[in-house]
Amino acid sequence: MSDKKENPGQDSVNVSRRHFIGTTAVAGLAVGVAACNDKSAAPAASAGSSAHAGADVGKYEVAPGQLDEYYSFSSGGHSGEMRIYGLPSGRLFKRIPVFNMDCLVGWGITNESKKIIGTKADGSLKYHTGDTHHVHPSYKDGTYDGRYIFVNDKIHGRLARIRMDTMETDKITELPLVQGFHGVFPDKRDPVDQAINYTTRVFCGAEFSIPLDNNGKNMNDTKDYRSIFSCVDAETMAVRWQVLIDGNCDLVATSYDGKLACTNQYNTENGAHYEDMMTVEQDACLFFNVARIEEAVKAGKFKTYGGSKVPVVDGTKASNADPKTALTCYVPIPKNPHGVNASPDGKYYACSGKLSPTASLIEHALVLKWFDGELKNPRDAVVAEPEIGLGPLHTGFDGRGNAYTTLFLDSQIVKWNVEAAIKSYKGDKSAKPVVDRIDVQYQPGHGFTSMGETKDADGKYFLSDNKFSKDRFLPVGPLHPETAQLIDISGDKMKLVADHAVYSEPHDSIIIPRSLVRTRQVYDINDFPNAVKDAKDCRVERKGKKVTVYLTSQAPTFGLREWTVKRGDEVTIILTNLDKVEDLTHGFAIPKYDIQFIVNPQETKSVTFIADKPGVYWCYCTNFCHALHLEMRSRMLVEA
Ligand code: CUK
Ligand code: CUA
Ligand code: CA
Repeated sequence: MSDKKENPGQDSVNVSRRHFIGTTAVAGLAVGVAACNDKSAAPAASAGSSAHAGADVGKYEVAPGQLDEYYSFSSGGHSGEMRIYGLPSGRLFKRIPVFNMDCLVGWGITNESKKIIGTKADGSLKYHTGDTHHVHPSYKDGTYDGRYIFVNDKIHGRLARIRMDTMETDKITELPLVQGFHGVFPDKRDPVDQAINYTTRVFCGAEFSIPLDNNGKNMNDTKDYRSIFSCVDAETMAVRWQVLIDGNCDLVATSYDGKLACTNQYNTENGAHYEDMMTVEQDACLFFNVARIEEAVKAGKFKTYGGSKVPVVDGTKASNADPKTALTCYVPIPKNPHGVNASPDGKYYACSGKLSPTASLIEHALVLKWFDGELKNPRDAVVAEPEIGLGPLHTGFDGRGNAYTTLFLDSQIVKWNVEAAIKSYKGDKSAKPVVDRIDVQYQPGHGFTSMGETKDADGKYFLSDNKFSKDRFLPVGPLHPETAQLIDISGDKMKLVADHAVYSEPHDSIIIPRSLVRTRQVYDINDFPNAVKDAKDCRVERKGKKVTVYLTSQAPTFGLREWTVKRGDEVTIILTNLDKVEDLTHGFAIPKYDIQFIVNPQETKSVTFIADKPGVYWCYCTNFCHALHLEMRSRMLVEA
């Protein structure tokens, strides 16, 4: 057998992207895509594999023992987790379980994590699955403040918060009246009190419309289905208020002055089938006037639905026709836009057409003007609409006046200049918005620039999270990895510098310089109210059928060598890791009882289970910690 047959991926690395156009990725979409006839577009770059040679060799490598310059925090899609990578190396450092179960950490297994995820009356988890798409940290003064990262769960409509000091999920909130919670973005300032210059709210867009009382009694009339925009308190994680809208929400962006939040809408038709969702030529980017909404809530101008107590204000078009009192502003945007991103100078939002070859540039000040009654037509807030290529999705900015948009169908990243696009829109024929293009492999979804979602966009890197890797990596069976391609954007020309294989499926990520991330390396034992602070405190306490086992770990022993319970007891094991040495983690597993978790230095965790199987069970350390790691075990004796 030739190499070729055994390993079909090997010979086709240099195949042009054109090879893939017209295949699966395009099939369902092509019908709705208008032709791109922008003759001014720069020619496509050659395939990336030989794009950096010679002088650049080693420039983007991180040598053994060296640290990466950037963190990348990435969603995990249907894995339900969030991930931490280093850039430029692409090394994966950590998978943070959020909505999923995880048998390393014991997420979904320990009592503490179950409480955060949410349980049913019988103590079992309410949900075992999640679908994370968008990760955005909290802000202070227009840049990241290192407190929290917020991430959505599209399946069950939940918002999670991750503490950036421990990089662990600490709160999860389920949004009422919501299905398909997609876009999420924290505010960057208070809309009223500008002295509050940090994140206090998190905005959440619901993609799917559902009957507002989703009780099985009103399912047939799809035109009465509704989508809701939600505001969650960043500290308490309680839902503050919601807005009833026309059409749907999708991605979310917020302004730098805190005044506006917005969401792109691809289904203004409120269609139930995909054909119905692409019948109109213009959908919208929907803006929310945060201060006015909060005034309306204060004034009691709201309703509640379906047993939820959260105030819901009316943001529909008909009820907001007068700009001077309007809570919402619908800015028409060509066909099924996907993604909306605020520019680092705070002036613009880029909202891409997806089924139109354009990106629309909306001016922030003009939207505010509309709310003041000084701009007649919301569409006049659009100040540029360059034709950039087929299937434009997400846009990143470099802080030097350029935007970088992913082109899903063209498998390219297109770099366009904001000022040139505005001039061209005004009729200046000499202005050429598109300044560069580069092929990516293949079909990019999100693309994002280093610090591009902050006022400190540094214009160094663009990462393209591609939806298909096809032939880019060694074949690993029908489930392919995805490609995250690192592009150097510091020069005039984009330069592809690395292919990183990533496990399915990151949607959005952010890139933060390492100086902005300060984590704790060891826990504080006093942060755990149930900590067992001394090995001498290890004991078994019984109250009727409830047994509590107080346990410590200290390499290479657990505080009790054995303990005895009776069949049918409800056993709670509380385990504190007394080791103080950085990185000295222990694990704890009980065979046949499906229990496994780790305790990091000075950390305490607990598990509760019914001892329903009599016999001897070796509880052992699962995390290699010591030369006598294998000897680190205790016996649980369950009497018949
Ligand atoms: S969506 Cu996935 S590529 Cu969920 Cu941010 Cu656009
Ligand atoms: Cu403790 Cu291995
Ligand atoms: Ca549409």
